[in-house]
Amino acid sequence: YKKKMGLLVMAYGTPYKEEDIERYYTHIRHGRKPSPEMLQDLKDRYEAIGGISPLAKITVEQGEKLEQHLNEVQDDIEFKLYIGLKHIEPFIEDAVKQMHEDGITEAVSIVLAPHFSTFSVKSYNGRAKEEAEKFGISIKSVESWYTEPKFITYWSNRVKETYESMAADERETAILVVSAHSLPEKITTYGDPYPQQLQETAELIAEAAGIKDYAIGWQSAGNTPEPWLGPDVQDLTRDLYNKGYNTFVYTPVGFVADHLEVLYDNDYECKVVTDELGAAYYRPEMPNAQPEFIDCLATVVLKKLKESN
Ligand code: FEC
Repeated sequence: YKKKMGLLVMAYGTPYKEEDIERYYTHIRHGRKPSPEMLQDLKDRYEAIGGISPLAKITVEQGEKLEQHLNEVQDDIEFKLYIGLKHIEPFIEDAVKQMHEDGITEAVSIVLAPHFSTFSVKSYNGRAKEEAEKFGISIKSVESWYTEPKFITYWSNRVKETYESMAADERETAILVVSAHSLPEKITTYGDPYPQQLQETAELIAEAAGIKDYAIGWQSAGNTPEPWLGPDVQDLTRDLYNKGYNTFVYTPVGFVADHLEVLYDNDYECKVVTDELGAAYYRPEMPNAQPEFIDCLATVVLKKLKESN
C-alpha cells in the first residue's frame, strides 16, 4: 500500500497568448490596470523574445518530470502533481481545490524559486495554506532551497564549463555576476532574509566553482517610484567594466527557467551594455527541466518530508 500525497508545485505563471497579457499584468499589479504605455512596453518585450514566453511549457515539464522522478526513487508514497500559479490560471487556489476534489488530504509544496522572501515564497505558501485549511488538507511547505548542494552543484558546474570555454585572456578579465529579481528596498526594514540568501548563494557557487571574482546584482526591478534593491545588473556591469573587468558571466540564480526576465533582462538588456562596452557576454543555461535539476528538486521535497516526520 502506497500513501497518496499531493505534490503542489507553485510557479509565477505567464500569459498563454497575447490577449492574456493585460489581465496577467493587472493581476501582478494587485488589480490595478496598467496604462496603455506600460501595457505596450510589456507587449513589446514579449514580442522581442518571440511573442510569448516559453515559461508555461517549462513549468509543466518541470512539474511532470518531478512527479515522475519522485515516484521512481521511492516506494512509500505515490505523488500526484498539481500545478498552482501565482498570477494566472491554474491559480494556486485552483490547484488546492482540485486536490480536495481528488480526495487528497496530505500534500507537500515547493515553489520554483530558491530564495525566501515575504514578497515571493511567503505569499505563495500563504495562499496555498489558506485554501488548504478550508478543505482540511495538511500541507508541508518548503520555505527555501537555495542551500541544497545539488542546486549549488548545478550552477557551479555551469560556471566551470563556461570559464573553461573561454580563451585565456578572457578568463583573466572575467567576473561572475550572480543575480535575482529585485524587490522594494523596504523589505530589509522588516528583516527579510532574501538579500542575505542571494549573498550566500553567490559565495557557495563561487567557492564550488573556484571563482574569486564575483559580484551580486539585482535585476528586473519594478517600474515604481520607491527604491528597489540594487545595484541593478546593468549599472553593475558598467561599474565592473570601469574596474577592469571585460568578460561578464551572468547567472540569474533567483530564477529557474528561460523566461522574459532572463531572455529579455539578461540576454537583451545586459547584452546591450556589454556590446556597447565591447565586453564579452556569457549566460550559462538555466536549469529548466534538466535531469540534474529535477533530481535537485526531488531531493529537496524528500528532505522536507523526512524532517517533518
Ligand atoms: O512571462 C515570463 O516569462 C516572465 C515571468 C516572470 C517571472 C517573474 C519572477 C519574479 N517576479 C518577482 C517580483 C515582481 C515584483 C513586480 C514584478 C513585476 C513583473 C511584471 C512581469 C513579471 N513580473 Fe515578476 N516575474 C515575471 C514577470 N515582479 C511581466 C510586470 C512588468 C514589469 O515590471 O516588468 C512588481 C509588481 C508591481 O508593479 O507592484 C515585485 C519575483 C520573482 C522571482 C520569484 C518567483 O519566480 O516567484 C520576486 C518568472
